[in-house]
Amino acid sequence: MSYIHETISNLKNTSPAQAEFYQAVEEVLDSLAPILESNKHYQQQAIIQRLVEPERQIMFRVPWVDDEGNIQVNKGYRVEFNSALGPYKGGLRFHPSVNASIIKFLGFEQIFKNALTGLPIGGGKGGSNFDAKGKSDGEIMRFCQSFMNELYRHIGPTTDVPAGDIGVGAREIGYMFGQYKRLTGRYEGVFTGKSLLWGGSLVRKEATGYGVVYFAENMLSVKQESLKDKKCLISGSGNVAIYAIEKLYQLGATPITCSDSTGTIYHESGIDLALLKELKEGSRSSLIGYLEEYKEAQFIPIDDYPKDGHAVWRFSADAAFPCATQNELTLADAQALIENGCQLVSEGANMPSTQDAINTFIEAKISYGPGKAANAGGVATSQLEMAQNSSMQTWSFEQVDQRLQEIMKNIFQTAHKTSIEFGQPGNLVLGANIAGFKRVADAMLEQGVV
Ligand code: NDP
Ligand code: 2IT
Repeated sequence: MSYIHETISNLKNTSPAQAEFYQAVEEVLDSLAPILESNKHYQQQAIIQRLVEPERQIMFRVPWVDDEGNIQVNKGYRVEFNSALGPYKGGLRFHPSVNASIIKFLGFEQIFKNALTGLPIGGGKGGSNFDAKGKSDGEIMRFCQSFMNELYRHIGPTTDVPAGDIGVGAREIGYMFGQYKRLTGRYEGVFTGKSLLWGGSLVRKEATGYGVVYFAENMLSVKQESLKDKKCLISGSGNVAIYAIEKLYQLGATPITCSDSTGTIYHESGIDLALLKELKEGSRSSLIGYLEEYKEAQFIPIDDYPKDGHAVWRFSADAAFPCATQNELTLADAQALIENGCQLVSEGANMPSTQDAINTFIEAKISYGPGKAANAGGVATSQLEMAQNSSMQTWSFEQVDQRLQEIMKNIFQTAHKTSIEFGQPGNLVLGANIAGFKRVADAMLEQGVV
């Protein structure tokens, strides 16, 4: 295990103050010991040292003018992490918490996630510390245009293809695509998650949430179980959470919570999906508005959360779907879930569980689907969007959904089979990390020292 210590300590020296990035690297390296021991060529070829260093990191100034005429300045990022398997692919996150550590952890995760899909896509991520809350539509457009004034020169349909993430949906993609087109004069598939009116794919909007639930069904199927009649906890109330809830209802389960940056809603008879969409898709108002329609629901404001975790995980349920953000599920949350009978966790968010929470799930032997496997349906469907764009075709909802289901099944089976092969049956963290690593590392070996 000394290579883990050595790698992290090198990173701390060369890339200081990037706690989330070290956390993501450590989690992956922790799983790789068995494959590194039996395949010395990975170490001889410095694969780990090369993997943890992005191929290219772009940081830039994003100046824009607000509605009062004041000049605002944000930071912009694009980390082009690894292109062994294809063009850099990964979302853009706009959130005030964004910094180099967050973008690097997301980009690092994306390498293995994209490899697991089996599709030809490399790993990248980008974003800005821009806070969309309270901004007018005009301000959002001017910000997106300024962001693109720099980013456009680094991206392209065969080099780097961004998409959405927290704070970036169809509206932001539209403004960025418009500016890209104006700057380059090219109408091409340089983004995914585009509107259906101009090159988007059916199912991309739903894909991450649906995929997380498909992944959960696959985990349950090996135990001859299903999601039907299961009570489910969901965190978040954005794109991933909403479509996870939609698919859970379609499969006969009952989602009883959702959350946002202001607090958690608990609604015992089931979250009203239409109301949630009304509150959150487009307008992004606080979940407290849910209580105006449902007096019997509870709202727990974040100030009342337990000191050691999050209110959403303290309710009793059969399954949990973290779909908000990183480190939103702590050790105490994991213990509470298990004590209350939770048998399955499928992660829609990236790195939502802390390392000690993950260890708790693995020791308890519940079904645990790590984000890089369970939430890969979004990026996989992005690749299907790229395939449609480059072949000038449009596939039906059923065709894309069918492909998504096959991909999620395939990811589950690959991770599950790998966990058995490496002596820890059912440990999908180990299975996903080793299977993703192997595909990228073997491609890197074949492409020489680049
Ligand atoms: P959205 O912006 O649509 O929604 C994010 C949700 O999480 C909102 O409810 C937001 O609350 C809440 N949230 C965000 N940050 C925090 C925070 N620091 N504390 C509390 N709540 C927070 O994003 P997505 O649904 O697209 O993304 C959710 C997660 O899924 C992220 O981890 C993302 O990386 C991951 N993911 C997304 C994919 C995609 O295709 N979109 C693909 C794979 C993973 P509020 O409404 O108050 O802002
Ligand atoms: O974390 C993710 O996989 C995403 N935000 C989606 C990336 C993409 O390119 O669709």
